[in-house]
Amino acid sequence: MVKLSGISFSEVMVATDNVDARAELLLLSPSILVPCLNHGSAKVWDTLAIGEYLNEIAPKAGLLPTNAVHRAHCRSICGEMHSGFSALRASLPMNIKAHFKKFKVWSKAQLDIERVLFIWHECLSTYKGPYLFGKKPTLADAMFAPVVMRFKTYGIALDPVCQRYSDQILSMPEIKEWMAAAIAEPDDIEELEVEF
Ligand SMILES: N[C@@H](CCC(=O)N[C@@H](CS)C(=O)NCC(=O)O)C(=O)O
Repeated sequence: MVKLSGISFSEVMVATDNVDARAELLLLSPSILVPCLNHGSAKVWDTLAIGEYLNEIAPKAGLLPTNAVHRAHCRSICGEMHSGFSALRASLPMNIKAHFKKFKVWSKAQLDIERVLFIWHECLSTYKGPYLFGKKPTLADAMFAPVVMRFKTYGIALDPVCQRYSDQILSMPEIKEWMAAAIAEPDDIEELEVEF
């Protein structure tokens, strides 16, 4: 989101799995969770709040659609991503480094996957792509980018329309940088290798 906004920023990476690091993280983020954006005197520690803040300080970046109806649609799917899809999150954890062949998808996660694909279809046919709300990426593409990566990791079969969207996201320079940084991370997280 911050990359799409065009504002310059630096990233601080903190491990969340030991006591000292958690103390350090508390100084940066009140929720002891990431992400947290510190910008001037603003501290913003929730992904949706970060997106809305960025849209306010960089209104020309087009992070939300200009049309109010389209903007409401965009906020709705961002919100649905933010607070929903619990089965997908739990059983297909984000793990850019891994690739699981023949991964068995649990039926509740399958329902989440189908809902995501429906959302993509609806947006791509309404706004004509290549991004969810048309020619330029918005907050919605940033919110769904981790799902694109999860589908890639777990080998989820996509129809041609969703495959084209997935390829579009994976070809973005911002996403390539994100994936390269993840691959360069030294530590594997053992829990993520467990198959549910
Ligand atoms: N609603 C929050 C959720 C933040 C959240 O759960 N962050 C995870 C990473 S995506 C985290 O910091 N996990 C570390 C931990 O639980 O210790 C947001 O979207 O910003």
